[in-house]
Amino acid sequence: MAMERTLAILKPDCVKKNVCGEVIARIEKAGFKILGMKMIRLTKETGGGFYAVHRERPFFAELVNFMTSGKCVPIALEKENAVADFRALIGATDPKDAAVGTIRKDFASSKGENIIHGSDSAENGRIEIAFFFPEHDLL
Ligand code: FUP
Repeated sequence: MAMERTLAILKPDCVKKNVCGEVIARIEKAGFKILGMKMIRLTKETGGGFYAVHRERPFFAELVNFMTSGKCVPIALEKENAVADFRALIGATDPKDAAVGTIRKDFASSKGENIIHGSDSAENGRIEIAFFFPEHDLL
C-alpha cells in the first residue's frame, strides 16, 4: 500500500472538552505519524475557504460559525493508506451512525459538532495540508 498523507483537524468542541490529548493518543496508537501540528483560530475567511466545497449547502453558515467559535488543532498525518484508515478511525460524520470504538462515537455530540475532521481523498489530503502547513515545516 502507498504512503499517504491526510489532514486531521481537532475542532473547537475537541479543544473545549479538553480531550485533544486523548484523541491524539488514539491517532498515534493507530500508527499515524504526526508530520505537523499547531493550534490556530480560524476566521470567517479562512474557515469559509477551507470548507468552500460546502458553500451552497444549507449547513454552511452553521459550520463556519462552529469552526470559528474557538481554537482548532490542524494535524498533518502520514501512514500507509492514511485517508481510508483515518476515516475508519474517526467514524461516520454523525456520531449516532459512527461505529463503536471510533473517535466520533466516543467524543462527538452531534453531526455538526463532531470533534474531528479527516480528508476524504489523497488529493484533498495534499490540498488541505498545504492550506495549513508550508512543506518546509513537514520535512
Ligand atoms: P466528514 O467528511 O465526515 O467530515 O463530513 P462532510 O465533509 O460531509 O461534512 C463536513 C462537515 O460539515 C461535518 F464535519 C459537519 C458539517 N455537516 C453538517 O453540519 N451537517 C450535515 O448534514 C453534513 C455535514
